[in-house]
Amino acid sequence: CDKKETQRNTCVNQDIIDKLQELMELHKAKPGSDDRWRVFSYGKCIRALKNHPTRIKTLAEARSIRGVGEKTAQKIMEILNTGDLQRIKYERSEDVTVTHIFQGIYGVGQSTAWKWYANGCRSLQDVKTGVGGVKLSPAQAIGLKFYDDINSRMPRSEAQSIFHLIKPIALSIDPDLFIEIMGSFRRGKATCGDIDVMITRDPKDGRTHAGVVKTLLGKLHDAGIVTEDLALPDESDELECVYRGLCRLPAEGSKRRRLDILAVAWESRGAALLYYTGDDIFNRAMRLKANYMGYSLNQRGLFRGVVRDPRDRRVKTNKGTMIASETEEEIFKILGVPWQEPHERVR
Ligand code: DCP
Ligand code: MG
Ligand code: MN
Repeated sequence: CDKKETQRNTCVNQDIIDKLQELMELHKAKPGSDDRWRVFSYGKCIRALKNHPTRIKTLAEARSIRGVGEKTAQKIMEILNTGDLQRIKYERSEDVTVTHIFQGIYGVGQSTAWKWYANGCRSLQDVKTGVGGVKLSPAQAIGLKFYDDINSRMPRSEAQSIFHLIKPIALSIDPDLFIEIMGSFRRGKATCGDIDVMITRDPKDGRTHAGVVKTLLGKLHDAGIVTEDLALPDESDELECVYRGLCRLPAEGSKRRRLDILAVAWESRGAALLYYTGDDIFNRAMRLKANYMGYSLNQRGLFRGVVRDPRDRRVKTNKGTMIASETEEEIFKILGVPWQEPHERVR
């Protein structure tokens, strides 16, 4: 569109843009990371269409636009041929809407949500009253009780305030701990969905952070900062563990906020910083790049020679050799990705 046309908010492909925009808004209202991925790619596609000077006529033409993938190209053709997009009706349908609401309960994924729907649940109230014999796990019950709190994002300042309470308590256990706030906070976002805390420690003096997470959680409960546990760390590996729970500012009327703690071995700190800073879409791109180059990337490090079972890709028949893990910089370098500051890591 030229400038004049943009002002009138119309261009030659405006009908296509409108439908894709409508679909994007429906995905925006949903919580999953797949939805975020779609919002991102529809956004890219819409921007590309706005800059496309001619009326699209064929699939090949749609496909040739940078930012338009095969599936979106097919949607464009559907809009051209029928004037409509069935996917919009589908996304608006009751089952899709209701199961997305259910997935806002902590610990409820797609399969549970659709099972509850099949059992006759149509609302959070139905779930609460056990319609269709639905039973909640302890974590899901907490997720339902604090549904609104958990599904609202906190201002960055609140995440900072809570972390400023947690950090000195952790350092009182061991002053040599490394403890940092990660996730969207480290990326500089104005709001945070939760508080992601990473813990590790240099074992050069022979001491480690083994047992620290457990001690810290006891103290945070005592201080009224951590209020509910959702998933306790696995006791089998105290150097590398994950905790999920709820916390709050110890003040009247403060909301429950999700707290994640990730403890990692010192040697993995760079890979863990990279993973835990995200965002998830950026991580996906980095993992994909690593895989193309024959490597494997996770929160522990960058590995060479990982062999996976072709029948189940999750099973590693060869664990491979770790080739980088101590700094984010070396991982970027080996993958041939120009350094990006945390706030730039959004794909
Ligand atoms: N992560 C990932 N893949 C996932 C989940 C998480 O790579 N499926 C990584 C990248 C995330 C980081 O862990 O940035 C923290 O996860 P969160 O779910 O807390 O996401 P964010 O902190 O990025 O966003 P939010 O503000 O919604 O918490
Ligand atoms: Mg987070
Ligand atoms: Mn998190």
